[in-house]
Amino acid sequence: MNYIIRRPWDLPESRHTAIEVYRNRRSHRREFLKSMGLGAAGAAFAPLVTGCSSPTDEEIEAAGQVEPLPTAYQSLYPAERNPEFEYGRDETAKRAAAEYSNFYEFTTGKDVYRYVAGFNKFPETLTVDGLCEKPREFDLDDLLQLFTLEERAYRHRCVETWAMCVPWTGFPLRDLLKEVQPKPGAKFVEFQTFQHPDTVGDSYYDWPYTEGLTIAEADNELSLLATGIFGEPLPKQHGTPVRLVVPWKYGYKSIKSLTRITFTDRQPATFWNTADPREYDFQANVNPDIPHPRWSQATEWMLGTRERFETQIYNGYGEYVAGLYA
Ligand SMILES: Nc1nc2c(c(=O)[nH]1)N[C@H]1C(S)=C(S)[C@@H](COP(=O)(O)O)O[C@H]1N2
Ligand SMILES: [Mo]
Repeated sequence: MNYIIRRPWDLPESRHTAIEVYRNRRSHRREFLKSMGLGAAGAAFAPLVTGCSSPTDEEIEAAGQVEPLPTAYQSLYPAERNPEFEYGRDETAKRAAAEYSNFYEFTTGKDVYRYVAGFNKFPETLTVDGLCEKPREFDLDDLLQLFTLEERAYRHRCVETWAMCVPWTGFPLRDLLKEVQPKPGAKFVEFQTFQHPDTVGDSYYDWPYTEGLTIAEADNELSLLATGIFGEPLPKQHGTPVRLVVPWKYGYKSIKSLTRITFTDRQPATFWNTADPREYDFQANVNPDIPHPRWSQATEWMLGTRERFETQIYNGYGEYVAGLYA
């Protein structure tokens, strides 16, 4: 008799089952901590956490609310809309985007807004280092003083097939590149999120969340460092104070709450690609013809309306980026 001996990690089914079990266990731990008033979100946001009715718009707004900007910067929002970019679809409701997020540092569920409410340890500085002429640390003031904010209407497509159309406020990543001057040896850019205190001992995933682009992708006109959404500074669940937005790629590339940008000569390890390379590739360009191993990517559905559209190659941004992959 022949036995085919396969290790657990060769078995996609059991692997996924294991991940789901793991995920649920983690959510339960958080739910338990919150119910005891011990979790990060516990005390500050008790009504929402314990209630089972749908939160009001005001409760969702309050949950994501960050400290107001110093008065000197308040006039920066809303920034002037860049007319070059249009959704080609209806804009997603602010609430619909705010109540359905991915931010694995807080929860593997979509109701991230519930978890961020009492959390106040978001990054205060952005370090830019590695292979560049002028490495330095920026705080939010520096970024707002050095770069010109604009508003861009972008489509966003999560690898899980949900999509949204939202106005980001930010500045082109290429403006930051001009400021710090990558050296000729810099071929890739690594992005890093803050280390969330709850994930320190959490060894399933490789924290902190990291992402990466080629230097040409980072220098593309579309790549945006966002400090706002819907005409206001980013609420917590959308990645305060500054996050990446790369709209031709699956959403997981658009890393939130940046602490570090590093220029390197080799392709960096990234969070989802490390967790499961078969399911999440480094390049992650939106492509209707390459199914995810567990679902089709042919169509997508909009947050809020659930309206379905056919997925577009490069999420419809081929005129800007197709040349990068010719
Ligand atoms: N730090 C961090 N950034 C992240 C994620 C995350 O879990 N952690 N999720 C990504 C995924 S999968 C998506 S789809 C988008 C969602 O952004 P939004 O919640 O602002 O819509 O954030 C991306 N950035
Ligand atoms: Mo995503």
